[in-house]
Amino acid sequence: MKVSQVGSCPDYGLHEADMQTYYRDGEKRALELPNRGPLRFTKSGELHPEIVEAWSEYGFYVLEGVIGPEELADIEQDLKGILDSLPVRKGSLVDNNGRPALGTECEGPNLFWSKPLGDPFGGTNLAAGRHPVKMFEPMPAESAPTEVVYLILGVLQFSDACLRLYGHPQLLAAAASLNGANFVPFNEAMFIKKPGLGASVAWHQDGVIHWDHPEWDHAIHGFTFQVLLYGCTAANAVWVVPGSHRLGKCDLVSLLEANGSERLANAVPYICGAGDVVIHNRQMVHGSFANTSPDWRVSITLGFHRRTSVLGVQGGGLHNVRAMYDDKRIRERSKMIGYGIDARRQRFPNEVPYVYRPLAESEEKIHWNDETRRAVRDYNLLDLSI
Ligand SMILES: O=C(O)CCC(=O)C(=O)O
Repeated sequence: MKVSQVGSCPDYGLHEADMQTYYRDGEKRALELPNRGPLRFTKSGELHPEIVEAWSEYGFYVLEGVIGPEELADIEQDLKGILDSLPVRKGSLVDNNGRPALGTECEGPNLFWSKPLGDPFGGTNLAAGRHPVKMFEPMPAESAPTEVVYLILGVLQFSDACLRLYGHPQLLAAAASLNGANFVPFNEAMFIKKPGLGASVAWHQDGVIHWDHPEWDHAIHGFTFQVLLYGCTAANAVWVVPGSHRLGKCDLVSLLEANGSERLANAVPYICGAGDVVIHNRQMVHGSFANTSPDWRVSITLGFHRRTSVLGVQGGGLHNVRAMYDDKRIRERSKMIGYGIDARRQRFPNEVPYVYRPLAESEEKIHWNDETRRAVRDYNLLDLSI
């Protein structure tokens, strides 16, 4: 099930022994938490209250075995296509076969590059300076390329399998339970952590708009489903500080200084198998280390908000330009959910499709076909970024 390995795996040098101990202890702490299991609903179709409560308390829940082998194979197929059509190097307009490279015809942000095992955001002012402390950057193998793509935004336009995943009826039903039946999109991405090359993502909290909101609460900045194509281990997973989504905006510089290293003592990794889906609260303190392990981690992240968190809000600035999010904008962006549902209906005709209430009563019929595939280019310029 794995695409080919990339060279030999370097390590954390002087910190290697500490990292290995940290991985081992973190995995143990993670598996002791009561926030993992199958995706369950009540008889009336609500996400099971035990899942909602554990998610609410810890900030994440690992839903085990949600995505089956057939769908994972489709996603892997598309992943291979994506990897094959990346620009030969940053700035190049062509892929390895001389074809126009992925994303080069787009205006919106899509490919994010890093030096191998680098930390492109840590300690910079990028993304509103929300990654204030740089992670340790291990030395890559000599044979490593100078830069690798580690993140793709707007990924639904590059992969029908990811679009169909976005229309997954049980995941959308779970989103409705957490954010209300009128829930709305945030953004969608693919994180690619290649063995021996994958970049780190410095500790941060997502969300830039509502920290001082008079009705601030633990979920006001929404959540993402993180779908794991191959699963993940302590060495390549996202790490989080359980419960930190309830603390408000944390002073990460002081936190890391007091901790004495980037190995935050109370953090845990998402330990997942292939097809597991993590419900991830964006407000948690989270990050990931450079992937010096021999294993790939590919996460497809599908983000959702409460409608009240975005309507009438001046958003953007991180994933696209600043704008006022009104009904029209939200509706236009939400059509991707309709396309996801229709694309899925065509691929899995025996499945009962999800009915997305905000689009269901509209006269406009939403079909996924060649014309709409062309029309969604740059759809992520409309991401609802808070
Ligand atoms: O996947 C990762 O390594 C980082 C994910 C992350 O920071 C996010 O989804 O907000």
